[in-house]
Amino acid sequence: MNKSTKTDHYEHHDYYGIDELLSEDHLLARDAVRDWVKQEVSPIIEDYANRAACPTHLFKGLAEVGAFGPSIPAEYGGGGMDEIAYGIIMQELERGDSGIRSMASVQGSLVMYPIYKYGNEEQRKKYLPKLGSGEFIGCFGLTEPDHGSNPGGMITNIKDDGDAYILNGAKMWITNSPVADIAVVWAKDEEGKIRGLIVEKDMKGFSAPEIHGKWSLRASVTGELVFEDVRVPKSNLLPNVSGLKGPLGCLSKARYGIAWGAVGAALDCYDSALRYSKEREQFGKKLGQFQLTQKKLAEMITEITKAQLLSWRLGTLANQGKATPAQISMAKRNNVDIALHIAREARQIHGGMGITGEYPIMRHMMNLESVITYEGTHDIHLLITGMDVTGYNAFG
Ligand code: TGC
Ligand code: FAD
Repeated sequence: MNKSTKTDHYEHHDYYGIDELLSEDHLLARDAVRDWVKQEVSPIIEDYANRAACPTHLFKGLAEVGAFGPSIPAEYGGGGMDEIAYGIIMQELERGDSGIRSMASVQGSLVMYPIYKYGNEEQRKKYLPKLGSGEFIGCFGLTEPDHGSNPGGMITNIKDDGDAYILNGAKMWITNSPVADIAVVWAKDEEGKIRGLIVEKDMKGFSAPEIHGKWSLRASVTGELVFEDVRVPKSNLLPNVSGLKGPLGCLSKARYGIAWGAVGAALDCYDSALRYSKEREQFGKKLGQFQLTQKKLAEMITEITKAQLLSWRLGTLANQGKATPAQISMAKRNNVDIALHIAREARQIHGGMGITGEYPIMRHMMNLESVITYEGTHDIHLLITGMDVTGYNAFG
């Protein structure tokens, strides 16, 4: 399979006229990213996913279409747009592949955002333009081998050593870590407070081995972060935040983008299933003429439309600075869940062909198995909603 043989036939689906709620800038940003995905991602993604290889050459193109930190001010390397523009860009990227959206989510929301929000001016100037242009690749280290859903239990730590901190510990499941130039790492200080540090790839004692054997997000590279007495200059500490709210604040940004992104994967599955149902015949009829196929398609577009409205409303709240972490959790959980369900239904409509790389369905379905787990699992987000409505914490 090469670039010239894989054509992307995707057509836009907007059942409730949500485009009318978008500004011209939103539509321009969306169309630019959609065109880029059609030209640069769709022709190659199946091949990269098959080979479990990350198309790292796309980092530059992602930067050029404004996918890194769309809502971070332009003078700090971002796009200077609003939260809806950010969301809609993530939707178009994930329409292509969740792994491509992951590359952008991590770079923009989990690396640029904490440096912008919690860093000092010197750190912002040093790192953000290079991250925004794709010259530097970043990763975000929160999860540890024994602390996933409960990051507050982390054991990675820093100890004061004059003009530096000595960093020890390990992080697990880190998107982009093997190819990253810098890592934003969360570690406990000697008082047990969680602090953020910028760790550079050449620092002695730091390594980032790749995790192999994933059946999901195969076109995204994932690895560990291992710190063995790494001397990190004190000037690399993010000075303006301490405590778990630092990393969780970044997660709120990224989860918001995933809520939009997952709708993109759902749209691609629906689009493919709808087209297939009008082409494929059995028993002398198009598949789309059978009631059971129509039930699947009607339910898909209903759930997509609900998810689009949830994302749009969340975006307007985010633009006003009013989107709460619990509202973001609800949208992330719902939209990823419906996307996964839609992928499974779309796979059925494609019959045997649905399991092949000829169609994007299995790739989306397998990707979404990670998306439903990372950035807070499906059940963790349910517990966040449960705690928000009852006031009782059911985590511990
Ligand atoms: P808790 O006591 O509830 O909160 C500690 C402090 O944080 C504040 N806070 C938040 N702030 C901003 N955004 C949020 N979403 C926040 N959630 C909580 C909170 O107000 C409090 O502040 P303060 O001032 O009182 O200190 O913390 P907890 O230890 O009880 O944990 C709660 C829990 C379970 C919800 C949290 O730990 C959690 O969300 N766990 C899930 C872990 C997770 O999502 N990990 C993601 C790792 S990164 C990743 O997956 C990247 S994938 C990227 C890609 O490829 O796209
Ligand atoms: P666990 O926390 O062990 O959970 C296992 C199961 O137990 C889940 O079903 C969970 O819902 C359930 N569970 C846990 N606690 C409770 C509870 N209190 N009540 C009820 N059920 C519970 N992390 C990063 O820091 N940076 C990254 O860039 C990153 N990228 C990732 C990329 C991929 C491809 C993947 C798969 C993960 C990535 N992660 C990253 C890690 C991800 O955030 C974690 O996998 C996720 O938070 C869950 O942690 P865990 O895998 O340790 O599962």
